[in-house]
Amino acid sequence: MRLTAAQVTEYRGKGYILLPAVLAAAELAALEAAMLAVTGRQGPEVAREPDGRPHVVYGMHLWDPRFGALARHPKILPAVEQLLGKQAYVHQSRVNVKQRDGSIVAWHQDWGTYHRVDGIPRPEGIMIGVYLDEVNACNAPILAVPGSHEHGLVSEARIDPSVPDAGQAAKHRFDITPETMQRLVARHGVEALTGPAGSVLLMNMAVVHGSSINISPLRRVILYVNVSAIDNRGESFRRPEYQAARDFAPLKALPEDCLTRAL
Ligand SMILES: O=C(O)CCC(=O)C(=O)O
Repeated sequence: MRLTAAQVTEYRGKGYILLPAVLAAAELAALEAAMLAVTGRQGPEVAREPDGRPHVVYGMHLWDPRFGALARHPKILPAVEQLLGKQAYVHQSRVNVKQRDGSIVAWHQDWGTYHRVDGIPRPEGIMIGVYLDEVNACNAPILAVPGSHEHGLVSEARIDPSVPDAGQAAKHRFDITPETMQRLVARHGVEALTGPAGSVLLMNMAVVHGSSINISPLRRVILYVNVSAIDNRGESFRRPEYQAARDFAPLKALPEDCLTRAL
């Protein structure tokens, strides 16, 4: 699927575009089965809420072929390549389960970590978000500052001594200060990115975004695949493969039924 000129203009201006209901019910059912399988994993790739419920499962494309197919889907990859003007590889992927009464995701730019820790030189990459559930005003939608990608790196590097592996990459936090948020939102506003299940969000990796707590009983699972332009590699290898790519092979589109045929 390719984007219209108006959609490309929207992406360039805001730094993102939300395409409603791109994936069909049968495709979502396949992704649901994959999500249930990977959220049961027990390894360090699963970041948990303090009570043990899974919050983020990193590297989902490595663990399940249905997630491996997601960024190669013919409804998704052509639009990504159109926006990048280049082929892409998967830098990182993750299932984000916004548990009831779980964590917030603080304001950040994905490029903050990808640049400073993983060594990705330029913000030439896209976060693909696939909504497994309806995302509405009640279940803690992603919030984003349109146009914030034009400001470059606005996050500030800090060392977090409270992180147990304080000698490793995870000790780094890249916070956006309240003053910076005030300035950006006064200039650009802020938006909640709501949409029906099956929607696909394409967001430049420099856009400032985050999400609040989900106090509703409504489940909100989003699948993210972050791709980067083929000549924009992160090669520090400081983080494990489930957080930062080792495989830089360009993505190739799969057939239409890639999610629903037996994989
Ligand atoms: O789904 C969310 O709440 C936000 C996730 C996010 O911003 C991220 O993983 O970078």
